[in-house]
Amino acid sequence: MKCKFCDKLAFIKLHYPKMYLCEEHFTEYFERKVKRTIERYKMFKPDDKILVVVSGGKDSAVTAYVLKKFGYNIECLHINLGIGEYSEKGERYAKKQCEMIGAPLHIVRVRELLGAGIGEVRTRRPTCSYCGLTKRYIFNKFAYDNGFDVVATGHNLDDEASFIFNNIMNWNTQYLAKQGPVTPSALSGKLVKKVKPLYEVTEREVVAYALANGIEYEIDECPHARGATTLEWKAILNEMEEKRPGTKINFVKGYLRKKHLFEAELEEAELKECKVCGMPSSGEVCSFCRFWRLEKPVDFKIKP
Ligand code: Q46
Ligand code: ZN
Ligand code: ZN
Repeated sequence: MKCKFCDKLAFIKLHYPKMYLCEEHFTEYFERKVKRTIERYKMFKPDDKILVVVSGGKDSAVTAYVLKKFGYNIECLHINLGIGEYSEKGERYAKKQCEMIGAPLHIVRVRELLGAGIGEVRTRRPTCSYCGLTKRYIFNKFAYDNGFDVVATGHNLDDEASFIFNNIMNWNTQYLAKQGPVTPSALSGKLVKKVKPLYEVTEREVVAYALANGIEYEIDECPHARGATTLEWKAILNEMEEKRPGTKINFVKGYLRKKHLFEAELEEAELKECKVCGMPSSGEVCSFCRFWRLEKPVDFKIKP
């Protein structure tokens, strides 16, 4: 099959909209779509200082690559979770990816910072739950400590669709009220604005873009992810997408239109300042400082 726009051989068949594209025209198509997402949701101002959280995986690598290509002022943060070889590989890929695009990379290693890696703490809390809490705290505080205007993460359309699907199936209306492509800055900037530039591109498109542009990334799954329900939701959505192309994007856009219905359910807990770190918290001590039993705040200020 030939590309829709030129004589070259097709590199990918897109299902929605249905068309065959060569590498070059696919790259153009993908970038146009991301640019449109950034503009539609007003993700950045031209001179924003952007922190991209890079895991070593494809989504964040593509996010950093595209933002850099668009000329944004980005720096990257890699959080090494201390999950054995998986994390070591992730760090190596993150370094490679940032070298490739010429973006500064900062690294925070959970084991060095907190005394144990993810999966090594004796707790009843599920690993992914305190991992998520730890990552979110670190990238937010890192951004806050260093004056970044916005944090960009690599979440793609499949991640969003499966998150919404999962939370509808469980009627987690609190989560449904808060999800979206942009989380505005709050509490005098202590919660830094978060954005997802890949919000409208599918995982398959991200993989194809990485391939077309020579972006290398870690393919191994985190050992704790096995059997995660997210993967099951994704599989169901992929099956639906096969049968009815456009299912995922229509589902997510429909959700955004109806999201206000869930907002009534939002119980805004009054936030105070954590007694240990001073960051926003619903209790006396924030969940990060409580979980890691901290007595003094972690400081991420980059030394000049
Ligand atoms: S949350 Fe869970 Fe992931 Fe953390 S422990 Fe691994 S699978 S890395 S996105
Ligand atoms: Zn072409
Ligand atoms: Zn705290």
